[in-house]
Amino acid sequence: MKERIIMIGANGQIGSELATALRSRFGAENVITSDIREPHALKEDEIFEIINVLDKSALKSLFEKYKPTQVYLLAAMLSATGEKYPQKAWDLNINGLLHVLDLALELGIKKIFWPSSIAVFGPHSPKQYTDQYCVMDPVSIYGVSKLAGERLCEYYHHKYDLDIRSIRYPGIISWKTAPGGGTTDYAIDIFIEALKHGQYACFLSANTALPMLYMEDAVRGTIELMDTPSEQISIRSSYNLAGLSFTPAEIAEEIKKILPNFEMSYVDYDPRQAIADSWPASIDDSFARKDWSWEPKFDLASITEDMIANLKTNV
Ligand code: VAH
Repeated sequence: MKERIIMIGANGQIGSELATALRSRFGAENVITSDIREPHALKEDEIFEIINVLDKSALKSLFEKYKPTQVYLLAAMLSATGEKYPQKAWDLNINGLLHVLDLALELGIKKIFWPSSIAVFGPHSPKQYTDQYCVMDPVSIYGVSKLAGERLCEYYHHKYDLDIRSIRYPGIISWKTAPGGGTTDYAIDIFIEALKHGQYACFLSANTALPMLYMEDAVRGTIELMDTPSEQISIRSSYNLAGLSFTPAEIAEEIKKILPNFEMSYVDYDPRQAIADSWPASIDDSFARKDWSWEPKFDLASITEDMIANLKTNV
């Protein structure tokens, strides 16, 4: 049966690049992208619909119009913005998910992708090589909503046999689409500022190690998970996925190898530091490696090289 995909939240950092990969794979005519506002650009053969994932009847009409076999739900409010509007973050991140889960059951949608995050871990989770299963006491409303969302995904799978799959994304680094309101966004801002002004005042402290992943790896890993036969999927909450871990000081040193005059400084206080301090420094992704042979390809040197080369020519 031909795959037809609806992506909700397609204008975001991950959605915009995942949509491109899905169009290449399934044909632009079989990928319907959607978001709450028009995209910046849309090619002739690309399909886009305005949708508010919190409007369940509009969402049902969208699903009935296109009859998708797969739905990717990427609409979410991230960690830093969520702390400014916690009630809105909970509403969007949880009720948006519930609408998609219930409509998938009602309309028989075969496969769902929903992103979780390493934000589900908290100060009492193991800091290094954080396990798939461990204490999870998230301090951000984003992490709380993602942890609750994971429990919903596992519940809907076991109770209704819904084929929903999920990845706990680390911080995602990319150059094509500006990120929106994340704590890990420094790892993108630093490249833009280094090229524009030769300097960057980092909002996280020098030794704040965080798990990160390059966008190419994130997109490939997501599609590999969605391609995996259902019987091989052993995790129905959300898979730990790791790329690499580094600190602001380490990425600054890597940038200086290409931009020797780059100067890094650190702000005295930023509320995002407390969020970052509650997250793991590195992730154990052995379940992903076992279930679908996950393997990241980008390290800090290749990320730095690719980011600078592309930002120089495309931004
Ligand atoms: C954020 N980029 O910073 C997201 C991500 C692990 C971090 O979930 O909120």
